[in-house]
Amino acid sequence: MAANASQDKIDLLIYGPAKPVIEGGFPDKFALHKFANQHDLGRLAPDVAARIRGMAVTGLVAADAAMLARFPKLEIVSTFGVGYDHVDAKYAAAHGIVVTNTPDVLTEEVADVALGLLIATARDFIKAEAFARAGKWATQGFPLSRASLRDRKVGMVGMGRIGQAIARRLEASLVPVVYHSRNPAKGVSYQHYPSLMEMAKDVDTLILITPGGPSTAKIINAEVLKALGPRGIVINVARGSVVDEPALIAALKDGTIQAAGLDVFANEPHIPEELRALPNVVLLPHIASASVTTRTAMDQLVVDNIKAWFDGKPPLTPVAETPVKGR
Ligand code: NAP
Ligand code: 8YV
Repeated sequence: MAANASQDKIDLLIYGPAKPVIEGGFPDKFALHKFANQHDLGRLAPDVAARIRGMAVTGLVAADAAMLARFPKLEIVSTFGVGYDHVDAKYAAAHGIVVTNTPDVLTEEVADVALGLLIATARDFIKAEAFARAGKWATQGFPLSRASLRDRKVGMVGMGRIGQAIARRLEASLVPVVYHSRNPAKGVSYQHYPSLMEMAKDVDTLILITPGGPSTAKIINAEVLKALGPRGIVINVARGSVVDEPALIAALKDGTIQAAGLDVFANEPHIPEELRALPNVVLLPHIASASVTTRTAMDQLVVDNIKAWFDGKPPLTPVAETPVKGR
């Protein structure tokens, strides 16, 4: 739906869920054109598409090559979230389009949730809360948790900004940490495993915090889960695509691993019925960054990247593929 369109303004596509901080964040020199999803975008008039110079992607809606190709004058795609697997950054780079994301402002928030999810999963918080709420404590004791952080060793899959923030929390909790990533992380002293399988054999807990996309697709598969073993706990705050979801469900059902705590899923917002029925999972609706404080900072960074670019400055937080250096 076209809003304050005008030929002498900078036309921006606002694409995805409605966000007051983003929609209200642009000065008058911009004309905003808001579309909620791919279906809604079907109503975009060709003359407007031809004028679009900037795009704010406000959530996990796909900005793939076919979508980006509709905007011949596009200069910048500023996307919400640090993960940008929903944007074709390679296509953008090949066409001189800058892509920015929202790193750093969510790091500690997401790390808090990862640790909270691990503790909730290992120590049966959700079942214990339901037990207390149902008034059962008056007549019976709550069973001891089978798992504890006291005898665990965590293998982090990903040791970037958020991975390191999670590892710091684990260290403070006296939990040993090792990690797998393609390259050793700079300035990090935890043991690095070039092989995910070798690490899975040596630990009993995996915390996933990598990007999504082809390079990490289903790297947590049946073999890795078997190597993790029957005390195994998997915490996923990365992307649903990182896990072979049917293999995880099978491993949780037959005791190949003990439990899982999941914030992300293969086909969001849908969680398979089979997974929802399992007693040994804690399920969150992709909320790791979802506080008012952090989401507002992320929204503001989406706006600030576009404003900087059209003020003739470098983008604040360009992604790795982008041909233009950041400030
Ligand atoms: P980052 O600083 O770029 O760190 C990414 C880490 O993943 C690095 O250690 C990287 O190391 C590793 N990695 C990348 N590709 C890999 C591969 N194919 N195999 C193994 N390791 C790989 O990113 P970040 O800020 O920590 O964010 C990480 C991700 O967390 C985001 O991309 C997003 O998917 C997810 N996330 C989820 C939520 C949520 O709400 N649940 C919130 C924020 C972020 P190498 O490059 O050396 O492999
Ligand atoms: C957001 C995320 O919830 O930053 C990320 O990569 O996954 C989350 O912070 C996600 O972008 C939803 O729009």
